[in-house]
Amino acid sequence: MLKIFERAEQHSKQTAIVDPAGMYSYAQLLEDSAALSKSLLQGKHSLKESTIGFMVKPGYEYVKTQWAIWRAGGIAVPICVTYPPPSIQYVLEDAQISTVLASEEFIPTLQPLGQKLGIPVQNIKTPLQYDQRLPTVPESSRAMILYTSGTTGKPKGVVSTHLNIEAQITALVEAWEWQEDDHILNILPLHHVHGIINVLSCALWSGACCEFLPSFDAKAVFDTFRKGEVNLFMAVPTIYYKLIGYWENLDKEDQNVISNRLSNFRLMVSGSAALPVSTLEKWRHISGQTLLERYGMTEMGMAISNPYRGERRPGHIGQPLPGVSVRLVDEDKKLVEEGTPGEIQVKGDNVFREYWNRPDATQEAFTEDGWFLTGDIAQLEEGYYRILGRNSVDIIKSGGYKISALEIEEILRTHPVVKDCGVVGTPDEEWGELVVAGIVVSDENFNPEELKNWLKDRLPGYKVPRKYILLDDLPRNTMGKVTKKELQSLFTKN
Ligand code: MCA
Ligand code: AMP
Repeated sequence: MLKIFERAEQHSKQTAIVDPAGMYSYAQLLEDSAALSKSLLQGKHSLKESTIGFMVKPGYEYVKTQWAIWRAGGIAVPICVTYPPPSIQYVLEDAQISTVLASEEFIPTLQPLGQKLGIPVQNIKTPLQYDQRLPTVPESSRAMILYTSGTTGKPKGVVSTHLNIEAQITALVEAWEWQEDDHILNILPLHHVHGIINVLSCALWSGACCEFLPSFDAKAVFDTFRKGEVNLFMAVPTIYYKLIGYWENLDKEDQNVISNRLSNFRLMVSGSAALPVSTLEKWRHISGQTLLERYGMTEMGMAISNPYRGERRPGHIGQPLPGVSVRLVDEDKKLVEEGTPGEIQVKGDNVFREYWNRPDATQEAFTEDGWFLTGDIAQLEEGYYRILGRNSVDIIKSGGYKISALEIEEILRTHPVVKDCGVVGTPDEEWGELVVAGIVVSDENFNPEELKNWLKDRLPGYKVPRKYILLDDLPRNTMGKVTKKELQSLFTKN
């Protein structure tokens, strides 16, 4: 049996999950996920690493479904619950999904796609009854595919094995001293590592309780904190920014009640994007907590973290986590010294196995001796790593989401009026970076605002550019390539 399930058996009576529908023990989670697992297997011995898509809102039903897929020997492929149909179709096709599991509310969206692609869609509410044993799933088998944007346009599927996931979990459990009486609030999307590994899986590994809200809402977060049960919280900088804004508008009495509650937390973590020092300081003023900033990536879980005990240095990401090797390398492939920028390269059991069906991309992502190339530039300063940026301007981080400028450009160019376009990220206090687009159009009277709605049917909301400028032509260099730097400065001037 995989370790996470063995450990769950040891905590069977404790509460694993709390969501708006109720409270669920580890025993119930084990029982319900086994039933759904058998319904997936339908008498087969094992799913043998077939890819199972699932579209379920964050909460008990999501966890039950993820565990059911793992226990049947399948690869779990979570589908973002706010994806428009073209993005869902992309995942279904690219991951070669063999069955999609879904809660009732997503069946109408998935049914027509399933019919078109010949993929069966199963409602998780009505599992088929099968009396059979569950397979022994090897730790070396593939467990999960998460989609991540790269510089090559379309998102790639990052394949992690059970062993990779266990390494990612245990590094954090050890470093952040997870305990079975911890109670964490999870308000993150569950198609990314941050919500799935750092929050959900670490909690369940530790016998702790993971409470869900279906999505982020500042009032609901503070209302939950007021109850006094939650003692751990992890989020992206944009969420802390939004919480600060909400708290500042409360009256003094409410502010005091919330600040009191926050001051009792064991730990609060920020990551997925650079935490502005101003946000760290404002949050410290509100909560008395110094946010612990850490650094990670879909391909490797977390790699570098500020210490749980010891100095949490603002503007820095800390030191390598247990079991993770890190080095900084310059463009000449030489190791750099302290104070000199280099690319972060990582090795360890935490590092993913491959990009799904993309052997070339997988090979390009590693050095010959197996170091993973993150594309992030950092330097070491008095024992702490500090991120300086990324080596590609086409990767944007907004609201904690990694977004490919090229993917958006490709779609924008299919609009009948758009002759050409360039997408960039511009610095923004709330979002980290804001996605913006310069467009060249064939109809002068065209209103770029119309593009937003057109794009929303094709891309998730967080990828839709917020601002547009109309240009006669895009700024280019002598090679004819769009200069993203100039495009960025056009937006800063406007
Ligand atoms: C949403 N909106 C945005 C963005 N996202 N606008 C600009 N930039 C964005 N990135 C817009 C929507 O289109 C909508 O606009 C309005 O904001 C409200 O949308 P909604 O989705 O409701 O936004 P929200 O609820 O305010 O969400 C903000 C959020 C969310 C909670 C910060 O973006 C979020 O959950 N981010 C976390 C992402 C995450 O977990 N990343 C981890 C991956 P309109 O009203 O016009 O329609 S990175 C990772 O896993 C690695 C391993 C790591 O290191 O952690
Ligand atoms: P993703 O591909 O969505 O997993 O995003 C991973 C990327 O997020 C990394 O390659 C970094 O560029 C960025 N990132 C994660 N944590 C931090 C952090 N603490 N500071 C700066 N960037 C971060």
